[in-house]
Amino acid sequence: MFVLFSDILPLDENGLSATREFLLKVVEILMEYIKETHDRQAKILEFKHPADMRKQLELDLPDTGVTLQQLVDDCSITLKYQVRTGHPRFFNQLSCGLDLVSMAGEWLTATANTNMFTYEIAPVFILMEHVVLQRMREIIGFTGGDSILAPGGSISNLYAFLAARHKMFPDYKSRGLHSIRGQLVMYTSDQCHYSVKSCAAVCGLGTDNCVEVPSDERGRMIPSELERLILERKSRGHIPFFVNATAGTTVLGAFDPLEPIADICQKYKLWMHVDAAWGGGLLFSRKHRHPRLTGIERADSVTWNPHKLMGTLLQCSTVHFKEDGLLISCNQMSAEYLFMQDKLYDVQYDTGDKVIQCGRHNDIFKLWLQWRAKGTEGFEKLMDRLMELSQYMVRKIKAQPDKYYLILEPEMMNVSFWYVPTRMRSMAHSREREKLLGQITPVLKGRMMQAGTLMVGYQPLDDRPNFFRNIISSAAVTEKDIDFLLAEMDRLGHDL
Ligand code: HLD
Repeated sequence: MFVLFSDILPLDENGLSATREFLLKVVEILMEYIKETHDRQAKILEFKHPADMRKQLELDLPDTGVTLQQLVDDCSITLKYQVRTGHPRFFNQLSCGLDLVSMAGEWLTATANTNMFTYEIAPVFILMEHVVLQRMREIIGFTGGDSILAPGGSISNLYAFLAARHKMFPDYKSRGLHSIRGQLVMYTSDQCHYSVKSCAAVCGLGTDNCVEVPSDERGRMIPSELERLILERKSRGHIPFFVNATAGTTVLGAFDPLEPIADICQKYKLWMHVDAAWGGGLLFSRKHRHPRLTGIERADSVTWNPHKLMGTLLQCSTVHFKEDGLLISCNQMSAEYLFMQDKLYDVQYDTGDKVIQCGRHNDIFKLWLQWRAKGTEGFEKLMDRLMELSQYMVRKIKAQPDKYYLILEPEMMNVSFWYVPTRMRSMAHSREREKLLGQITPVLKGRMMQAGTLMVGYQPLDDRPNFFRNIISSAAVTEKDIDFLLAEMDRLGHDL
């Protein structure tokens, strides 16, 4: 069968049945991948080093196009070597899992293939954005306000930074750097996501003016240190203007104390941003929202990524503002070819001029569809279940203190620990033993990837050498997967 791309729509106007045949074959491959993703006997990945991987794949771009059957085979081999991030034993990232309703939404999104900058070409999706983002602001505790979906949490944080600077220094937009007389300074904890520091680098402050506030032994910002560092910079004539509080830090899952931070921001008239990219999902849970996120409604802006705890497909990241009108005022460039003011409809529905990008991907439909399926209660149940599983893992770790060393009691779904191989079990815990545990951690991770049976992330943090950070944010995980995880680590690592 030598059917080519020119034998299907749109080049062959009579190609509907060939088109259907081709697409159904692709869907079959996707179904096979979905089946394997949920099969606990199947591997998470087939690891190969880059040079070997390259040999398995026919990546070259041909001068003469290949057949549709070859494309189907290309799709198949692509997924063969893809890491199954929805596998119940994939604990490696903040975004794990494969929510099939959200995935169906992503399929529809791809088919609709539209840009989100104007109502003109995305009417239904734009209205969905309004409804979903307003609901998210209500859950945060904002009345009114404005929001936008951005390409990732880092860019969401950047939008917050830009709005804050615009609010305080509206001349910056037209007059640039020289309109601000003095050194702007921003604050964030030493546990924050690196994107906060990146705002200082890309927005002209310089990273030296992103002040890292020390955190306590559980990774939470120390408010008295924040105040001290604000006063210290003020005494040098600098202009503190922005504080980022993190709700769910990347490694430890710590929550900065929002109420005391809000008090300080109020006292010194600073913009308060909450980076809840990771922890935001817990806003759904009446059981776990407080005290972790108490006070979030006092923030000026909040980043919240549905693609993490809520399991929405990648990527889906939102940023919310208490004050309406800031996004448009800050970012509007009034491109005349796109945002004409004399259109047929109410041009307030053209969201494109609220953002610094032009093209914007449709990240709303998969979230809207998922929310319709689960209901708000479904998200609450999911949060409570993920917390329950994390606590289960903590109990299991504590029950086997010879094999696993829990680093701290987690506030959310990050479980941080060292695996202890047999030869180190009789050693008393000390800095020396931590150093040795830190050395075997990447070796064990390597063994996991070679075996293909388990993936758990690791990193050093501050003066702690490498340790495992296990994330439970997939609805596919059950207690038996956590039992497996611990047993598998021991099977793979006892002799290290
Ligand atoms: O910045 C991060 C974003 C994600 C994610 O969206 O899954 C960091 C991590 O995950 C991570 O797993 O450390």
